[in-house]
Amino acid sequence: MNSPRKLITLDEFTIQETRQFPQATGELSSLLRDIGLACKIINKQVLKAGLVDILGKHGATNIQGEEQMKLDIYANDMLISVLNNSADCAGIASEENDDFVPFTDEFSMNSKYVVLFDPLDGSSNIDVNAPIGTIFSIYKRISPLGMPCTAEDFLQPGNKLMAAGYVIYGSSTMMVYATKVSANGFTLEPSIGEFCLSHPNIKCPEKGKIYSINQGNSCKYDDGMKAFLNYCMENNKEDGRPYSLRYIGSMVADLHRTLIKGGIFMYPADRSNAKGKLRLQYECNPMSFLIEAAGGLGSFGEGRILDIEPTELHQRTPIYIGSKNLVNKALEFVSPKVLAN
Ligand code: AHM
Repeated sequence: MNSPRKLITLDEFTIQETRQFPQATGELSSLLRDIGLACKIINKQVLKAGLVDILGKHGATNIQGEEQMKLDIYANDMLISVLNNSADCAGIASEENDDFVPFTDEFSMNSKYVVLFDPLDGSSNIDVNAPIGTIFSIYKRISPLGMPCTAEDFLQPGNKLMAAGYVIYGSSTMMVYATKVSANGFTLEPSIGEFCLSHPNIKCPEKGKIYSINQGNSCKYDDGMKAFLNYCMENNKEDGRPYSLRYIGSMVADLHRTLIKGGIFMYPADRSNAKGKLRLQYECNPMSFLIEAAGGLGSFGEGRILDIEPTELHQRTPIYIGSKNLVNKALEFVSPKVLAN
């Protein structure tokens, strides 16, 4: 019998994907559902952010005498709580926590996966109602089952990721995630409270017309980077117009646009930050995994982001990410020596 509806929910989609792999246990699907659940609860809170003056400012005491929590702390606590209750997560690492957190109940210690996340990326944008997001990644643990997970489970390179993605809290709320098979986007249908498949098999356009960078930092960039910015500002596009600059300052929002419309997003090293600003394990690896699953490219200037061997949980890396052609063009300027080898 034909289904009377066209909607495919996140759950249905992940279960259908799992069926392609007879050895799959469904744990990855459950984990994605758990992350989706945490993000739906975070979304509810984000939607109220504009009302803080009415409901009480963060850090202040509300009318019931409860202290209002900062949204990024709320998001962090929510993800930890949902994943701790899940039977499929051995532990987490968060941009908000100094160290990883192993879950030590019997079910968690026997779970195959660990999750890393940036609970609320771009949180400085909350006050101006610009999109923000949660970024997540899932690795299969290396440590033996039956004991608490260890640091080495979280310090795996991006090329070992099982799944990664983000939830964007914007004009609509979307979850976009990739496995090694494909990248897909799900829009939250508020009336049924479900993420529904809206962007199947996303492909990042090979070419793009938009560059995205905090150009205010350009006085601190090296000559190669400055030359690439000049290239973008000149008539280099096929239609004879300069590239357009778009920068929200919220990586999830800037990357979401780059994924859908094509272009390049950059946070390079500069005179004050030899490693750039963005975190390898919480921001750059998951986004590179996703963009590459969609046919794009993520580089740190001298190689793939996904091939960096992490040494610290909170390490930073420069990033050039987006449409393959434009990232390769940027690399011609920023790492000519590497390209010549
Ligand atoms: P955050 O972790 O404090 O939110 O900072 C991360 C954000 C990214 O979302 C964004 O791409 C970048 O910082 C913007 O930085 P800048 O303001 O230096 O351009």
